[in-house]
Amino acid sequence: MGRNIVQKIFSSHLVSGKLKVGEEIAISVDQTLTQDATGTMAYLQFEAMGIPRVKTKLSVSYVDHNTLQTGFENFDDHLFLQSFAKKYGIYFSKPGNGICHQVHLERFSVPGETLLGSDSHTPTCGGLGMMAIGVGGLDVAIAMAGGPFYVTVPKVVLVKLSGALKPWVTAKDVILELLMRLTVKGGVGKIFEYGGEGIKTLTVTERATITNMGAELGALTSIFPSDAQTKKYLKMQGRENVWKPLKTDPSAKYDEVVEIDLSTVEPMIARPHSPDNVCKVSEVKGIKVHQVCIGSCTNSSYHDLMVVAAMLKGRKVHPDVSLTISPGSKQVLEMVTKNGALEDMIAAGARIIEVACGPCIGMGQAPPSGGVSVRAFNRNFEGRSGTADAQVYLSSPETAVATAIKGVITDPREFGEPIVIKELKKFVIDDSMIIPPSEKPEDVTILRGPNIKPLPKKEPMPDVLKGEVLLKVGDNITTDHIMPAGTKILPLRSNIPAISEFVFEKVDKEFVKRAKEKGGGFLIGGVNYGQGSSREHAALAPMYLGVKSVIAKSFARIHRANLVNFGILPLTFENENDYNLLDQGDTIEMPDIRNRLKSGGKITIKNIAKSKEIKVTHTLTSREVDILCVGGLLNYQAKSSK
Ligand code: MIC
Ligand code: SF4
Repeated sequence: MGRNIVQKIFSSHLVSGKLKVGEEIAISVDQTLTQDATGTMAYLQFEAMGIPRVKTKLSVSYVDHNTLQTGFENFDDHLFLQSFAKKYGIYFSKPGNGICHQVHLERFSVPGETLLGSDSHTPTCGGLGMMAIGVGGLDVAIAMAGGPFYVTVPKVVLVKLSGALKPWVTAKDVILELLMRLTVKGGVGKIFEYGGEGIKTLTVTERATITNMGAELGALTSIFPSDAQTKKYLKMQGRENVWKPLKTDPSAKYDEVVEIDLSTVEPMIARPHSPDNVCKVSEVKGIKVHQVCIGSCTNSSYHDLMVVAAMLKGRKVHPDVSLTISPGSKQVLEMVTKNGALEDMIAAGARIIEVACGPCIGMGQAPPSGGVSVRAFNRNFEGRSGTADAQVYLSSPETAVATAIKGVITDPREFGEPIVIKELKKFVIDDSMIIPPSEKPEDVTILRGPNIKPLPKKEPMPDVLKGEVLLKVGDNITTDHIMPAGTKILPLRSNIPAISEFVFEKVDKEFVKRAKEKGGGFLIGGVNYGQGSSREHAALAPMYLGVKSVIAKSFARIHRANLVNFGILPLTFENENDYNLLDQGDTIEMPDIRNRLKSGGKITIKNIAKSKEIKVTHTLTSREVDILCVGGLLNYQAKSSK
């Protein structure tokens, strides 16, 4: 029987298990990437494993998130990461070289290989035919130590594209259309494989915009074939030697098919406060805007910035709008500088900011109170911008720039003749900001600033879990709710005791105090609990505060894995309505929990306060049960390597 691309890559990397939907398999990992906000933890975890050199084909450590240095913490972390990379065989991409996903696509991606990254937008490299998966830092640490990656075989959805995009309609509009149709939980347990005649018209950077934001669908990843477009891109990067074709077999089967006729897609926009709250730009046009931001790992490629510059050329940013542009990589910035496009942006009144994640993760450029910000980014969760009551919209760069010029949300089609960017033969290639590892690791000393604190430890799971419900939340709670980012909190990513002071800060200011007073307890969640970022701090910090279990209607994949990795038990309601039987302050008990988990027996929660019993269930594999029982993946690794 013919195989699709996903099956081909999984088969060629299969370490154990059966390639059957719903079964757990282990796959080998060719490459890893980390960024600074998740990297310090990943490397501390790797260090704890006592392995002298990474065992992957390639591992890269990027600095792109915590680049605003308002105190010593971030620079200290950068130095730790650089010295660590040097010693352990990892390439180090310096701050200023670019956003991890953009640079990885440009300089390291290889069709048909597997990539594990401690960032949820790792699937960006799926645009080039890589099996690129976002995970928590500990999973990356294990891959660097030579361990496989365990994953439940997902369903494969064929996204069949036909036709071609109309002028002013972009790849961003395609993924927004998909988000509108399928929602932020539409991709859970699935991989989106793109195919159909329409893909031929999409360049690798356009494809990467789509696979990048596939993360917002909750998908394991998204992937395009490796074809003539892929070869062309790699050639422009001077890396055509790594190209190989990768396509689905004609008789390949898919679990689902979604069809999109590209010629019917219109400019789309996601309204506050969710990437799936999508409508046509024309439906919200005219809304007054205070800020427009271009950049992020979704829309900061050379092509994106060239379009932005061409639209701004000879025009001015509206007097009431602040327009920021953050190029995705040094390569992009260097090229738009050399060809004069940067001048057009500056002349129009754009604020050019650092090559980094920047405003996307709330590292500066917070909108004004109640302000409206249109961003060519991928996430608009409430408060993520740094301003609690800001109204953030997500659009293509074209829509964003049209809006910046007019001062109100504007359909870019009003700008008349479409912009055509001259095709490049070659990108400017200069890898001098990517530092190779040392040949003499024994001579390298790891630099560890005072903010870098050792990893907290967790005890094995007791026989009975008992305590209070510390907090009950609703549906689609993001990791930005659980463990916020931004300029104040991000510098504490290497210091779990300090960062845990901010858990649920924006949801309930009393949460931490309560958790401490009660000696830990339980969390109750709705649907898709923990969506968004891969930050394992959203599990590590609650663990540090004594959270024993999260009982939710359903979980987002990466967060669920992070909970298991740090010994917090993720349980789901057998009957979703039982969510109503638990309230904050209730004392609950899970008797004989270890045995129940191990024997696969029914798990009942006793709500002592309400004298009620609630049936819960889980999707844990026996390996995950063992991990939970010993108190997390680090303990489990240490045990199994004895
Ligand atoms: C994000 O977009 O939320 C981040 C910041 O890139 C995160 C990683 C992090 O929290 O460090 C992600 O997407 O995984
Ligand atoms: Fe950085 Fe934003 Fe991309 Fe996350 S989504 S990696 S913060 S640019």
